[in-house]
Amino acid sequence: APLRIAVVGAGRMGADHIERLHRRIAGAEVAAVVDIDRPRAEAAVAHIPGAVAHTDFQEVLDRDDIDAALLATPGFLHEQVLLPALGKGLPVLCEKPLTPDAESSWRVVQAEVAAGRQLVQVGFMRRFDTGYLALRRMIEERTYGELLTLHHQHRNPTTPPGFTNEMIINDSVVHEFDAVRFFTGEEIVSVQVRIGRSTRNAPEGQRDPQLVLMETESGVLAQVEAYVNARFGYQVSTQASFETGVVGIGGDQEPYVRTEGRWGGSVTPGFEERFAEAYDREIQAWVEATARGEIGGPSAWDGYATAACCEAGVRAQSSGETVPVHLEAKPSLYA
Ligand code: ISE
Repeated sequence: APLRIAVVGAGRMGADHIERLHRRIAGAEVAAVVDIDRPRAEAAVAHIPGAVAHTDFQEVLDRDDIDAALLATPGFLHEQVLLPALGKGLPVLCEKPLTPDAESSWRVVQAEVAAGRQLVQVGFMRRFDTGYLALRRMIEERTYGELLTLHHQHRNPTTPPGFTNEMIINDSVVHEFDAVRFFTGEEIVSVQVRIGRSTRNAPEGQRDPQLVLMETESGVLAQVEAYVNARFGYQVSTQASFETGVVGIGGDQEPYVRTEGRWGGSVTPGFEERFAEAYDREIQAWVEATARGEIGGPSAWDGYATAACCEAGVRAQSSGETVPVHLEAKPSLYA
């Protein structure tokens, strides 16, 4: 029987996942949608036979016919769903960030340790992107010698209302913290943030762009230009410098056209398009792993470790200093 999933949060990402689960993912069905905005929850289930709209996650926990939850509310609302879900032993695919700070993410890790098995997979979908996978393999296999540095561009057209200066770190650069951990297989030991001239298109209170520099345990330096009001469209790309080569991923998408008087292609509008296939693979892997009683991607530990990086990053934003990342000892559940 298909896995019966409750999607929590029917906003931009939640709606995208509902369509994905409903139309493209094998072995799963949307059985419930939770949103505090009742009309939005009802609109999300209207075309899905048998799916029920709820306004409170507790109503889902009270049902006994839900196998897993996909959590797509804003990050600051995750903990209040994760803790009761873990208490009930319900598997959760939690969109990033796990939570907005290290202390609350650590509470989630501890609740999972208490549950005695891994139930939380964190939505770092870039780990399912073919370019990301290819680059990680070159790093592991030392195809061009040792990896030396990583350079990331993370550009968004605009930010949604309420997107704070801290969210540039917690919601955007959190992806690069995870990417660097994924590529290198190492933890990040320190974070620095430099903020220079800012675009006039940044909303009040936000400074944009920001340059983030991090260092891994073995001394790999990785930098990110986070530029989230870049207007032109969406771009997530990486260049990696090795001892005998330089590798780029995330270039512009085909088709590439040459015609009289001009050449080029089209700009990717947003993350849904840039990572459409990665999201499909991520959710398919999660569904298949959940059916086996496992997780199929990044863990709550990955969510916690990136939250610790974000916390250092937010401190670095205001201090201008290089801030060390503090991590608790890794529980054996994640060994
Ligand atoms: C958004 O929440 C995402 O996760 C996107 O992948 C990222 O590019 C964007 O900066 C975030 O706001």
